[in-house]
Amino acid sequence: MRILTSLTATVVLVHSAAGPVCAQITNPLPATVDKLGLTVEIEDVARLPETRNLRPVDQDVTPTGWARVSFVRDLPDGRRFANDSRGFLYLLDGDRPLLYADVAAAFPFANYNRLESGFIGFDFHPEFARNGLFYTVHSERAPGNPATPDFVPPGYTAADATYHNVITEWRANDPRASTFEGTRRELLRVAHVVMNLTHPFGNVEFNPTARPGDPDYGLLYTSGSDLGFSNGGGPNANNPSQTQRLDSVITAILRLDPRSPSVTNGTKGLGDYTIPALNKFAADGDPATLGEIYAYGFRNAHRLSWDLMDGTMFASDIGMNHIEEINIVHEGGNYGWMRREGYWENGIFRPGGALNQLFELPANVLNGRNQDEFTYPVAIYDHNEGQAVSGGFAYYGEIDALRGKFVFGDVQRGRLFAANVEAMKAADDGIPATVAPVEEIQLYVRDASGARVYVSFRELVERTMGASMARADLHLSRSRDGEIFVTSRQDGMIRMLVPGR
Ligand SMILES: [Ca+2]
Repeated sequence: MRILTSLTATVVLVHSAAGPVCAQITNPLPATVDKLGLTVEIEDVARLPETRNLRPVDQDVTPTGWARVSFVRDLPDGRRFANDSRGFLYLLDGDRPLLYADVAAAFPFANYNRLESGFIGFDFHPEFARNGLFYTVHSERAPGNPATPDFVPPGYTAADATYHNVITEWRANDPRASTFEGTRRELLRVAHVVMNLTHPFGNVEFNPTARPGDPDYGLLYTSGSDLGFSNGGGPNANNPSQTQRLDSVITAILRLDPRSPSVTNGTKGLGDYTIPALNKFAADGDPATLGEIYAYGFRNAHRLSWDLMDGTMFASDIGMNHIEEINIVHEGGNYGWMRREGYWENGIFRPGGALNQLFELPANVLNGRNQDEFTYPVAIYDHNEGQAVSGGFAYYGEIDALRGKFVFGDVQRGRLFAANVEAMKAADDGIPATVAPVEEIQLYVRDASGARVYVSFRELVERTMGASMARADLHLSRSRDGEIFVTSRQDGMIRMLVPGR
């Protein structure tokens, strides 16, 4: 015992002599996320049709899930749409879902065996009412697939592909019709080379604050993810050399002009779309940087949103073993992955280091006196509190208690969180250690007599399904009036946060 103590002391001394020690961290945020009095009512809106047993059990990530709703979208004309990731786009007639487009039938190579797989996301062009355009992102298996990817991660070939990730433009012949009839055009097809379909492109978004004539108007943003080069499995995963580079779409949020260069006469991107000339990495005069990159360094920034008051752009980035992040996105920003997770150093770049390790940043970096090349999150929580951050929205709707708050949650546990939007913007200060405090929202429903019944979202899902759930599979969407939809990929229900009576 005496010898061990002596050895430990020697090791510490050697490190001290070599410079400041940045210790490994196992519990990065000891404080818990607590309920501080925010209580909000939640109501059922509609339930998507049951699609259980549509596919063999081994080809469905959650065979027991009623329907796998991921996004709800409102058109300016009041029509409301929602997707089932098993391959269906619905038009909601009140609480009655009508099949708008059979996306599964359009893509026979699609796979449905992962959390983000199948028909993952969609968005409408801001001029859908006139041009009938909307965009989808989905996944396909690569073996036997006749299509050729537009992008393969550096150092690999199409023969290494395990999955394809595809963004498609759909054009409705009649935008007013309640069933899709029209044509499609493939915009971008990206190859995955890790074993599992992990962290694919999962979202397409138009900036809802851009108006006709604005530079951002009609430009399509994608989610930004590491395509599984962290924990996607197989020999090609755990690969930091695929990150922190601008010659690759890996970890990058892209911004595209979805129009074909054959129409715009502009610069062709990796796929059949135009690179916006205003993009920073298009205008940098460097042919080695991809012009479609808007910002990079994300592990799985699977949801984007914009503050409807001032256009601030947010990204929810799911962390590795420790930290979940809300980021304010600035064009050209490097958000750190795999070098950073939250405001810690990830261990993977250290000799013998690993992705599940965090180390303290030097104090003069943490406090912003010596700024490094990374942009840090404005709100965070750790894996004692949840496992995967959901999308979120700066809220200015009818619920008094939530106005001025950024509403988000944890996908897996189904907890709902809030942080003050102004505190988040104040934390966007170049100082890694400043972040906005996060609190939990207490939900309630009304019983038959109108009395409040406090519930968790997960309890609501379990009641609907009549079974306990390993995951809540929570996602958030925003209505055209700025209200919040809360959905689950387990029970297929679309719910809404509503003003209390
Ligand atoms: Ca900060």
